[in-house]
Formats: sequence, C-alpha cells, structure tokens
Amino acid sequence: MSSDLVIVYHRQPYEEVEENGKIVFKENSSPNGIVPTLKSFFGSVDHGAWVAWKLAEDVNDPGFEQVVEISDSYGTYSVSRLPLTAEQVTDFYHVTSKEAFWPILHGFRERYNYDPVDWKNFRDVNRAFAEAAAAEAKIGAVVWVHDYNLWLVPGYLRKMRPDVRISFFHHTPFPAADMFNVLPWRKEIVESLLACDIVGFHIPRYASNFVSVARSLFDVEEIVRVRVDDDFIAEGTALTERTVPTHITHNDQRVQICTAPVGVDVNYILGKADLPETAEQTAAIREEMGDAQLILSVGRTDYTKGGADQLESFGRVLEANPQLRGKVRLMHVSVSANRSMAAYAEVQDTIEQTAGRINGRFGTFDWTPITLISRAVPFAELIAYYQAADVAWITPLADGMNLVCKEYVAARTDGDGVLVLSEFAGAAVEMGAAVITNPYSFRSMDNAILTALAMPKDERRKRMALLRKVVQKYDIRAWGDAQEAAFNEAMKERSTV
Ligand code: GDG
Repeated sequence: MSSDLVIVYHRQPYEEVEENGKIVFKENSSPNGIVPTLKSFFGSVDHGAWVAWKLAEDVNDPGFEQVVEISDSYGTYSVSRLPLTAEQVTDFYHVTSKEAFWPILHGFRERYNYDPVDWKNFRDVNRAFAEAAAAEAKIGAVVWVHDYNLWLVPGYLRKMRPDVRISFFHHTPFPAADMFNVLPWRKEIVESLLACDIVGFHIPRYASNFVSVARSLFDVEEIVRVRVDDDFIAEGTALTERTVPTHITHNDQRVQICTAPVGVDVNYILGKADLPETAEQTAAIREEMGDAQLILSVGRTDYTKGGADQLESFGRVLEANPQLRGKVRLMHVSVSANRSMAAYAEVQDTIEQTAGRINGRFGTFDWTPITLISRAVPFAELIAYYQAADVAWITPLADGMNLVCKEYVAARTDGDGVLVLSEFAGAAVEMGAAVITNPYSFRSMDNAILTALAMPKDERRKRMALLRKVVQKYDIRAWGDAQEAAFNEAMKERSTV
C-alpha cells in the first residue's frame, strides 16, 4: 500500500525477454502507443504502481513473483502481475470483452454473441484486478482504470477502498442507450462506472451517450452541460455534438465526466521523420512508385475498421475510371492482433479474397493495384510510408478515436498529402479539414478517394496545415494534461467533502 497513482491496464508495461536463461524486463521496443504515455505519469508522483495480468498454469502457485519493482527511464514503479489461467484470459478477454462488449460498443448488434459469456468469471477477474489495485494504493491515491474489459473494477474497488479516487478511461466509442442496453449486465456495469470520481471519453458524443445510458437505468439527479469547444465541432459530421456533460450527480455522489481525445506523440514522430534514414526510405518508396500515386491504408484487422469495404470501393473506382489503372496503387496494411479468434480470421479471409479478386481483375505484369500487408510494419518504416503516401485512406465503420490518421498528419513535415477520414472515427470531430467520408455510402466513399487523388496542391497544403495545427495542439501531452486536471479537480472535491 505505497503508491499515489495506480494504473490498471490489462497489458504489462514492459516486455519480458529471456536473456541467458534469465527473464529480464525491457522497455517496450515500440514507444508509440498508449503504454509509454501512461508510464510518464509516474514521473509526477512519489511512487507509482501498475496492475496487469500474467499467464499462470496455477493461480495459487504461479511460479513468479506477483509484485516486482521496475526501474526504467520513467523511474521506479511497482508492477503487480495478476496470475490468470489461459482459460480465464480467453474467457474474460476474448469471449466476454471481444465477442459480447466490443460489437455493442461499436454498434454491431448482429455480431454480438451472448451465449458463451461466463459472467461469473468476468466478475472474478475484475474483482481480482480491484484487489490488486487496492493492495497497491496509498490512502487517498488515484486509481486509473483503462477500458471496457475492466468495467467492474471501480464498483469492487469503491467497496474495498472508499478513500481512493477512481478514474476510468474508455478508449472505444460508448454507444447510446438503445445499443448499450442490449447488454444484459448493463445495470451492474453502469453502477460500477458511477462509483468512479471521473469517467473519461475521447469525444463529447460518447460522454453524452454514457449519460443517456445512466439516465435510462438510474435516477440521475443533476447533469451539468457546457458548450463544446469549437475545436471539436466539425460542422455537419456524424459524431459532432454541440454540448457535453461535465458532471452528473447520482445518489448524492458527483461524477466528473472528462472528455479529452487521445493524441499522438508528435515530438517522437517528428524525431523519426527527421532522420536521414527515413528520408532515404521515403525517397526509395517514391522512386519505386514512379509517376503513380500511392494510397496508404493502415489498421488492425477488425470488422470495425472497414477494411473489406474500402477495398470494394477501390475496385469500383478502378472499374469506373480506367484512366487510373496503372496510375495509382493502394498499400493496405491490416495487422491481426487476435488471429485465433474466428471473427478476425473471417475478416482477414474477406480482405485477402477481395484484394485477390481486384488484383486479378485489373492487375498487369508490371502493375499490381493492391499490395496487402498482413504483418506489422516497423514503426520507423511506417513513418516513411506516411511521408511517401499521396493519400492516407482511413475509413473505419466505427472507431473510438483512430491514431493512424493523426500519425499520418504528424509525419507530413513537408506539409503535403491528403487525409481521407471516416466520419465515424472519433478523430473526425477534430479533423474536419480532412476529406470526410461516410463509409456506409458507396458514393461517398468512391467520391472521397477520387477527390483526394485529384486535389490541387494549394488545397492539399491548406488542409494539411489546418490538420497539423490540430494534431500538434491535441497531442498526447494535451491528453495527459487534461487527465491530470481531472485528477486535481477530484482531489479538490474530496478535500471539500
Ligand atoms: C484503440 C481504439 C483508439 C497499426 N499497424 C501497424 C502499427 N499500427 C499502430 C498504429 C497506431 C496503432 O497501431 C493503432 O491505433 P488506433 O488508434 O488506430 O486503433 P486501436 O488499436 O483500435 O486502438 C482506438 C485507441 O485505442 C487509443 O485510445 O484510438 O479507437 O480502438 O499507433 O501506428 N504500428 C506498426 N506497424 C504496423 O503495421 N509499428
């Protein structure tokens, strides 16, 4: 019980590597992503702790030390590794979280799979996370819980440790009541979230949806709303809201609703973008392209990312515009995080079949319209592709935020390039200067990519300048500052209670 800040995130904050028969802890080789940002919060507290799971054959005798002290460039912090069996992980993560929650969060009712859910196991795992967090937190500490697979942690933790401040951040969308309430465990989940001091979301729409869900299930006594900052209003786009809730009161308890979009580490990307080897790689890609235009698409293999729909659009565009054949190439990077899951294997198959069909229909000996990449591209190389691409084509059907589009913009130090962005990515509310498209409409999808390919230089540069301003202003540090301000407000409220 020694930490002022306890981060509860399902993944461990480092890589465990075996060297000369010994396990050593190494910083994650790729510093992009959310883990390094979360760790950087340990720099501003006396002592921090991280709670994650670790695979064990026998949870009562896991064969590893449960709590270890890690020293890395972020300081010294404890990591509490919760032993879980492979079966528990599959059940709590791959089944309950990914087959039941994930489709509902993203609005895919038809993919929701209720039958295999073992709710008792989900509760047990979440309770164990809460116990591990309670064991690490100092009196009055902040416990910061991440994402829907840990939805029940705040409820358990509040009972164990009424003294701590609990903040919960959602990385996914949060749907409105008529979608969320498909989940039969809705009351238990929302009751747990209402035990938090702070509930966090990327954009105002998700915050509003959460409040609408809470109101559908409980008496909410007070809702404080403010006008949305102009920076988060992309006129007429699907996810834009005019007002946003900042506080609600339930059972005389005030819950702060914190809305702040996760951004990217712009300085890190700029550092990579400025390296001479990146410039060489970018030039080599451009040379390989000749006078053809490069369209780049990057995302995890997931039905929410709309990969196959995008390939279909590319096929239609080539069919209707013979002049583009041989003059444009699509590099489609679709990396699978969960190959073992049937739903993802099916998406991968569809992507491969669609790309194969289009390549067969239009390809020639010296021109292949689609290059499909199914393995992760090293981040430094990805930056070179971002720099070389005439267009980044990012068209998820639903996406909490989407960081790829922000990485593309951050990497465009030359001020050129066009971003085509789905209006169903949270990022769209900040990035109205992109070519915004509706991935549910063939016409909108096809027109958007044609507009991007034909966009005059002046307009490209004007839009990119606006986008770069936003991505810089709302980078990962701005998100961190917003979270810190929310923690401070929660601390102040406590001292006045
Ligand atoms: C969840 C929410 C929200 C992808 N391919 C490669 C590669 N990536 C990296 C990207 C980017 C990250 O993966 C993907 O981030 P996203 O934000 O786009 O998507 P999710 O994984 O779905 O993340 C999302 C996010 O949480 C944060 O809150 O934005 O909405 O779903 O950083 O660069 N990286 C490398 N090679 C690849 O081939 N190195």
